[in-house]
Amino acid sequence: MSKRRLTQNQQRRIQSNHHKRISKKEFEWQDDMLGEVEQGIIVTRHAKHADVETTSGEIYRCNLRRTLKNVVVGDQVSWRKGSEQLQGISGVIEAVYPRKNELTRPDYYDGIKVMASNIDQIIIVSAVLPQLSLNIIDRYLVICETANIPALIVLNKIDLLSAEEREEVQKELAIYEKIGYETLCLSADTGENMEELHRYLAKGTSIFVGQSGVGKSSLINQLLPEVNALTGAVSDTSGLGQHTTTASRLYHLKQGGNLIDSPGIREFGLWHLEADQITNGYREFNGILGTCKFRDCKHKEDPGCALREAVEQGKIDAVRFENYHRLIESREESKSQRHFRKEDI
Ligand SMILES: Nc1nc2c(ncn2[C@@H]2O[C@H](COP(=O)(O)OP(=O)(O)OP(=O)(O)O)[C@@H](O)[C@H]2O)c(=O)[nH]1
Ligand SMILES: [Mg+2]
Ligand SMILES: [Zn+2]
Repeated sequence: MSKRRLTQNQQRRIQSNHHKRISKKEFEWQDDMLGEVEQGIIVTRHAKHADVETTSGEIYRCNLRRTLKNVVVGDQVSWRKGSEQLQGISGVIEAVYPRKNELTRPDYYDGIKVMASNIDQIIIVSAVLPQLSLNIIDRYLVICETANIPALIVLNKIDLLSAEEREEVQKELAIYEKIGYETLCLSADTGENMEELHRYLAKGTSIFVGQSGVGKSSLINQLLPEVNALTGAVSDTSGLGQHTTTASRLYHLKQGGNLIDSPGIREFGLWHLEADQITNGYREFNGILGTCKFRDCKHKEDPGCALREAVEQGKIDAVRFENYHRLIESREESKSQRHFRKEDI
């Protein structure tokens, strides 16, 4: 709509908002500039605004009402379209519907940060470049178990492996298969096993999570070539990804199902969880926990530790058990570091 079709009142308000923006750096929608309340889903959240997709598939960039604390990709929202696009913004998000679940991570400034909501499946993407890290997989699995969201473990870039190396990584993934997680080796480059990934994605909303550089956006491009998501090479010097994707984005797959690409997180900590939640995030401990000799067993050198006995008997994998202790320890360290930082502010 052109400015000529706005009422004089509206024009005045736009003008006055323009001045307010200069002083307050924020634009405010007045009620008579907004249409009916509509439903939508958040497909991308930016720092100050969010992209809402309507039920008919159009995407509008919107401001957020100041009362809305956090709005994330996957949220079902009510919003109102503006009578005109102003400064690239088309409307305002009024409210967020209650969430089915949340994917969270700790944040030094906000405590807990919600990364996405209403997720049916978390796809933990790992790769052989950067190096395969079972510790990072375990961190994500704890999150999946805590939020009670099914997980799929994907190992990307298997085109880089020789036959012997493939056998080696299969052995590592077998640790997870044995405790009931599904795993999938594939290559975004050659398309190997992509058909199988398609099958996992056909229902509900899935999200790709994982270190920077493992190939999450490259997999999106394999599945949806028209998207043309930005990808970035793993650094030769550090062997790490370069944090190419900066905001999560929800896509629709042709055969059904939604898929969210997310940015790799520098340090995926777990210090927002209680130590017990980490312990319960190890599903193979189930049924053994509570049978240690001492109630306050730390599952280290404690006499009569049932978990350690289970490791010795090969019922619990030793690598998983070692990672468990690393997660508990790094949680303690991060918590004390955070304490310092808060005091510094
Ligand atoms: N050889 C090989 N390289 C791949 C494969 N998949 C991705 N890559 C490369 O890995 C690099 C990183 O890929 P991205 O898709 O940007 O990784 P990402 O996980 O989205 O990274 P962030 O957005 O930083 O979190 C790029 O150079 C890709 O070309 C694969 O299957 N095989
Ligand atoms: Mg990416
Ligand atoms: Zn114990």
